[in-house]
Amino acid sequence: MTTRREFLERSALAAAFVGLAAARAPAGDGPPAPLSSDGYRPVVTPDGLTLPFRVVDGVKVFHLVAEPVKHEFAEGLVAECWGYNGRVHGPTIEGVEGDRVRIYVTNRLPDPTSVHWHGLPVPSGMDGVGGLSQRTIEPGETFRYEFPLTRPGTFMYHSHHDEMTQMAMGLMGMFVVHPRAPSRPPPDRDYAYMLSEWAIPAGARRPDPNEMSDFNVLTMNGKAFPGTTPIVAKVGERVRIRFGNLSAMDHHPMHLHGMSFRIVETDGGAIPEAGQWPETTVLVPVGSTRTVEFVADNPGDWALHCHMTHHVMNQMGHGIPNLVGIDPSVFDERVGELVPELLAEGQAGMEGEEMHVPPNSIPMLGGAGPFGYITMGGMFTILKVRRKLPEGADAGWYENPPGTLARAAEPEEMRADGIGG
Ligand SMILES: [Cu+2]
Repeated sequence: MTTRREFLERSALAAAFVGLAAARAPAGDGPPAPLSSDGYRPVVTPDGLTLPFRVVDGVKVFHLVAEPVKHEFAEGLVAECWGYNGRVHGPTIEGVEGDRVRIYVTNRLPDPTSVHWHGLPVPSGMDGVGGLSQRTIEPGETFRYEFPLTRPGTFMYHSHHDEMTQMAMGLMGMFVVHPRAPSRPPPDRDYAYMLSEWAIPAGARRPDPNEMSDFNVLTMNGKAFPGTTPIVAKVGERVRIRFGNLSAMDHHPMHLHGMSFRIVETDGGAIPEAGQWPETTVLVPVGSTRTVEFVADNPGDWALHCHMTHHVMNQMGHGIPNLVGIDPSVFDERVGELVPELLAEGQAGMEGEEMHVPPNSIPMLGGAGPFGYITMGGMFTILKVRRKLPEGADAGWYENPPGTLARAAEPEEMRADGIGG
């Protein structure tokens, strides 16, 4: 049994760690993160945090607290989720090859849980599969995991007890192990994204773990566009992006505009240089990580997104007729009050006009862009590549050099080029 005093002590410890975590800036603009004392470039988790640790007798000591979290996916959509240390998803754990880590896990959920260290070669009894590798962590209990980080790479952690429910509620995070003696200099920018998916019917306050296929909120680090914070790079910088996918049922082909990258690593290990090939899209299967690297050599505002068209939508509704080619405005007015789901669906061609959506839900598409409404949602963010990055300020929108912006064609030039219309 946990005494009240033990509980308070644990809470205080948790609060101290969480307080440290909150002190760290989320991501975004400005210069690259300085190298750590261990010589690695710290990972930046856009819209997330890195879990702080203490070194006790040479061991890096972390504390995860699994607990209910009120989480905002994008302005206007908040749900009661489960996360770690007050966040959805949990903070990124970061270490160096050869480190020994001790990770305390406190369970403040109403249900038993466990934590699995996905992809990490740990001793069997530390693997965190409820019932197989350990008994579950009961509500109020704290468990202690300890293992060496023997292999560098991009890994994940997640609940491995009643996974279907607990992962659908958000219990997951990234786990990055840097090489002790890297063969190449560290990248200038190192970003980590956890990809996941949720079923949150318009107006609901809780994700539905029973959903099998109709996921309607697709997230990068727990945020759906326009809730995602853009990432930045300076022209010439080497950028690494680590993708982890712990969606319930979907793989995500993550596509970068404007540049090509190489796939340099999976959660199984680094890919030898001779085995890497250029791509602009990397498929990140469920339960996998994929790490890509590229030199940011093309300035601009570049979309970085899942290429499944329904995965860049928010709160899609189904079971309605195909409205393409008809004017749905009258239909909308008459039926909208009876079927609010229809209004959340929007209509073909809507471009940021006033959208009426049920309480606690967001329109299917969109955020403001420099040329109008960006008709994307869900698993979508922006990489801003600039020759100069303003320090501490928003990078703003890209200013296109003269002659490099698509525009309406003039009739004379069309005639000269033999284009009809
Ligand atoms: Cu996708």
